[in-house]
Amino acid sequence: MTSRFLSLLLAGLLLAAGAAHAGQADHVHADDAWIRVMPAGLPAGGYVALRNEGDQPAILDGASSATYGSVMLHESSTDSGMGRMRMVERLTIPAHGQVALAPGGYHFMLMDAAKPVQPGQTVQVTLHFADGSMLPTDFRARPANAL
Ligand SMILES: [Cu+2]
Repeated sequence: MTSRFLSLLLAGLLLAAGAAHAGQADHVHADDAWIRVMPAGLPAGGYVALRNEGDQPAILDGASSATYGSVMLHESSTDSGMGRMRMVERLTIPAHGQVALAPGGYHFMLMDAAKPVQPGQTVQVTLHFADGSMLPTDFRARPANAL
């Protein structure tokens, strides 16, 4: 048995597994993804509208990017006039529902940029779901004063 045969067999098995096993990410659509770039290496906020067209909830449990050393999921809130942020472990997008990551609420916190990100650039952030499926998403960098 040759290694070429083995690798063909393996490729076939992987294809079959992929077709039979649609992940949560396959049902989620990401729209209007953007990053608020801050000066002086301050953490950037990442925002995106997520729509789940699947019959099961999709559970976002993290994200990663080659551009940033650290990507965390946060929620902003206002408590007695004070702005606060907390870490969020998992964010559920209901079946046939949507969740917005938007200024003042849920957002990605992008830290430790490998090199400065300029407004107008596109940065890829991969969204991770609880079943291990992933959704690479292009985020457009906007200036600090973007709404
Ligand atoms: Cu934050």
